[in-house]
Amino acid sequence: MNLAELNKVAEAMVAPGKGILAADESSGTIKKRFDAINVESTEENRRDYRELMFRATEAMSNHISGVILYDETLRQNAKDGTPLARVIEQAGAIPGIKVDAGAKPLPFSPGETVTEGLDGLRERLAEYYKLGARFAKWRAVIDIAPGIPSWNCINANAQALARYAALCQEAQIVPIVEPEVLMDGDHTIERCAEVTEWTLKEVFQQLFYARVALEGIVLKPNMIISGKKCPQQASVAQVAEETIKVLKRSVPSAVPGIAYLSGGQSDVDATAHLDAMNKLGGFPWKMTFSYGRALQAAPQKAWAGKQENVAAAQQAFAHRARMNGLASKGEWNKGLEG
Ligand code: 5MM
Repeated sequence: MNLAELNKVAEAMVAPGKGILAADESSGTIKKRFDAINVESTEENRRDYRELMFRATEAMSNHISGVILYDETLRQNAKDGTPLARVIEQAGAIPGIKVDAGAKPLPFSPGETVTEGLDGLRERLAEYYKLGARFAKWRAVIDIAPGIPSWNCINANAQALARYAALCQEAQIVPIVEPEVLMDGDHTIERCAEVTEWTLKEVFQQLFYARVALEGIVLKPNMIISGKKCPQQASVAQVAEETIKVLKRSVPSAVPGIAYLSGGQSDVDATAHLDAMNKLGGFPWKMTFSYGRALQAAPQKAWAGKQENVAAAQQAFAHRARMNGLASKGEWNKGLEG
């Protein structure tokens, strides 16, 4: 393992003004997204949709540091025959790959899941490196509901994340470590803080046991927010303060950067929260975005599967990328939304 090289990639992924596009929807998830805009989820439509984003050159070059791809996309060519990973590189961004096989029910833990995908991962990583991936992603899912999460669930997921991260570094690939505490449910922001702190502490303990070098990872956590159905919704300022507080308690300063998931927040909320944190400052890491829905909801709606809408979809994507790029520097304000 060349840690200096891994660190260089990790730093590039969280470079000021830039963040990550999470375009790694698995087949089931992209179908759901396409269903919502009445587009059939064919291989060609998935390619066309993703290619339109990767060819939004201004956005990709200035505001997107890396793109998380699904296996199919890393192997796909653009319409003109150029591999999509090459299109991303030509725009100045880094191709990455989702390597987990999804969250599966955890035995004897009703309502909880453990993310699978470790079998054969060493071999898959070697192939992904050859295909151009320089970072990877693994998402663990922790749900909050009465009586859960259990230690069993947090521990199983933290161990899997740590083994994945070690395998990535062995293969000279930067692991994005994503323990997502879901915002579904009616829990308070305090409960989200409590569970996220517990989860992050277990994850960093397991990363230590697995001998993962923290200088060569990027953390992708949830923000500390109220459950979607909680009657008491926290303000932007409260989200920023609570998130920084929990992360300061749990994340070592050797980690180069934190790239948040959006988790179902509206796109403007996700931008406002990131901006508020960066305006507050006072933490040792770069803080940016690794958004899926909060970057793609607008372009998906604008595109609606029609060739004549490609320019409008690219504009919608470029706008969100620019807004989040500004938020990563604490330079966004609502007036810029237009
Ligand atoms: C883009 O969605 C990713 C893949 O989800 P599935 O494996 O369920 O298809 C997802 O992991 C995503 O990268 C993160 O959750 C961040 O996306 P959001 O939409 O929460 O910002």
